[in-house]
Amino acid sequence: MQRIKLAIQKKGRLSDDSIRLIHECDISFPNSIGRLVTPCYDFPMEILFLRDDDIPGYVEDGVADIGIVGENVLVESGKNVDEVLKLGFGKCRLSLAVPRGMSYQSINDMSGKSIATSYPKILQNYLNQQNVEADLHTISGSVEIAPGIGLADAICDIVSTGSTLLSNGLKEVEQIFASEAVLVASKNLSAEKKAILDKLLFRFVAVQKAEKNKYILLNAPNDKLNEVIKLLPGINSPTVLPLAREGWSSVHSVITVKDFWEMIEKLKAAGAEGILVTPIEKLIY
Ligand code: PRT
Ligand code: ZN
Repeated sequence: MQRIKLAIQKKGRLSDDSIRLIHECDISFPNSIGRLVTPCYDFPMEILFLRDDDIPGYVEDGVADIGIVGENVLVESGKNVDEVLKLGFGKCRLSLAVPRGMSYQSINDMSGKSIATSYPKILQNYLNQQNVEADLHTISGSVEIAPGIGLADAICDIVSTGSTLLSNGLKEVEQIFASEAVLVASKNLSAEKKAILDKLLFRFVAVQKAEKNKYILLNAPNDKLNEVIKLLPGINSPTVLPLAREGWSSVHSVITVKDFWEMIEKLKAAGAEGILVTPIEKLIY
């Protein structure tokens, strides 16, 4: 039987979340420290551990069949692969930043200025759209120090919390690109590998849905049941079971994490008691 080859980042910001996602799909593999490739025990897959920058190219060439990589790296690489699924982790933005003391009204202020970046393609594309001509300096690391050492007037770099910009005396003035980790696939997968990818996707999606939802159990007096049930959207209609306590019922449902606290407040106000909320491991619908 064929094995699908999945490339993930060897060591960096996407490594832990990529491995966690694979484990949550009940796929295990031997301790991978120092390895380049490892087979999985209970799924027809091999994992390749690579530098993130190399992943789009390896997937395009078919050295790996699929990969997990940041959209920033994927788009900058210009490689021809399919983006299959957004994974919801590794979220960040590519932003333009200038020295705090510099006045900035709009992107037009960058006209004729020099900008240091590791993302010349994405930045150039953005500047073209805005009809702004600037002088790009491509550097591969420590972009944030460029204005301080007189290498550039501004920078375009990945921002997450903003603390790196702050500690380098810079302010974020434009968001150019929003990024998260994505699953990419080669355009030339065999039918057998496509079938394995579909199985893997099914599991990824079940894990993602589970993370976005919680299972809720509560008790309510029967005369308040209708009001309580109306508040619960659930994916199906909620399960209602009679309690040993006369005139009371237990209600079970699935609610989204997003509006969780508001929902709990409303349920309590509607007469719910003994509210129990638990995480969901997998959710398939
Ligand atoms: O060795 P390898 O080449 O594999 O790793 P790398 O050093 O190139 O990448 P790594 O591990 O730093 O990041 C991998 C991916 O994580 C990136 O391509 C992004 O998709 C995503 N990501 C999410 C980030 C950040 N958040 C992030 N904050 N990548 C980089 N940063 C850096 C940024 O470059 C800047 O130096 O963190 C700093 C800013 O962070 P804040 O929190 O101070 O704003
Ligand atoms: Zn890298």
